[in-house]
Amino acid sequence: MKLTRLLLAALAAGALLGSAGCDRKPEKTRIAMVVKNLGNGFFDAAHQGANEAARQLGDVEVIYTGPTTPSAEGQIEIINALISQKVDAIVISANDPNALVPIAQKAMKRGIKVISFDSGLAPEGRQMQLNPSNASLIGEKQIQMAAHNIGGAGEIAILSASAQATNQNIWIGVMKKVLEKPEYAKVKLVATVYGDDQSDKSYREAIGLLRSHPNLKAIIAPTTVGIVAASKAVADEKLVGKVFVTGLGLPSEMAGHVKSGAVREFAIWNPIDLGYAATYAAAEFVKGKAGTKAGAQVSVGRMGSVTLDARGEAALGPPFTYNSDNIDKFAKLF
Ligand code: RAM
Repeated sequence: MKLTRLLLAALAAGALLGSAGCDRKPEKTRIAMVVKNLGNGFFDAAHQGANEAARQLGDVEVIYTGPTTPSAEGQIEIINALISQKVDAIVISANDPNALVPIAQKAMKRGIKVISFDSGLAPEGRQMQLNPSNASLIGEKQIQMAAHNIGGAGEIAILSASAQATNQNIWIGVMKKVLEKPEYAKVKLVATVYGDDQSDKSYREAIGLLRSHPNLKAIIAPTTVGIVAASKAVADEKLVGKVFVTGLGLPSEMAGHVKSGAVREFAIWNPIDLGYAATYAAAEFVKGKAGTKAGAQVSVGRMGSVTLDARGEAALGPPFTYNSDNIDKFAKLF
């Protein structure tokens, strides 16, 4: 009797181990959202959008992950782990357009769909890149705001995210081109520095700009982390009204700085929508419903559909401008 019970227990344990050890696929589609780094409010909002897409789709589970600091190495390690976990798709905001290509290709070879969003991977490293908006619009908008804030003349500087970030580098490229236009002849870009999307480093870089360029009139920070840090630096250096900060920010993080006068206006798209659309698109790829050729339409759920261009990129809507008139309303959203 005792022996039979022991035997039964052993069999049951074996069955349990067996089912845990086998690699049967979980029923839900697992989509990993790999962000530049954790602790960034912009990506927290994108995560919110990803969860919304998962709820709507019903059969999707979101794994939200990213390194603690925005490095390609950190993301490579994470993707390696996700390959072992056999996730169905990776939705990534890349810290480097090229360094991540080999690991992304390894993932794709194993059948994992790779979509980049926000900060893109080179075309050979992903199935699609979802841009928040058109890069020319984003770049030009930031120069327009800076020029407008300083009365069309004076020194400006850029405080960016990390030096390899695909998205910021594309926007900075556009900004430099736009500055060549005759209407901006009196606006002079004197420096571009990198705060790595870390609050403390961004703050130190902003203080450095203010102290080494006494005639500086504006700082453009095309990053939600940098713009907050630069605004704080301007306030701490008692330069409100003399130096204006603009760029891309989250209304929820910028409201105080708009009220203090350190910021007159800034822009951004809806990061919740961006995370939602990227996750929805990834699910479409997993279902085999999306093509990768130029002209292919990819459904992005409640936001309609996007069309891929020759580089496999698509864009959502134009950025929106925030100032003292509308900041309170949007600060409640993201
Ligand atoms: C930061 C990140 C992100 C960028 C926004 C505007 O949060 O660098 O990639 O899109 O700023």
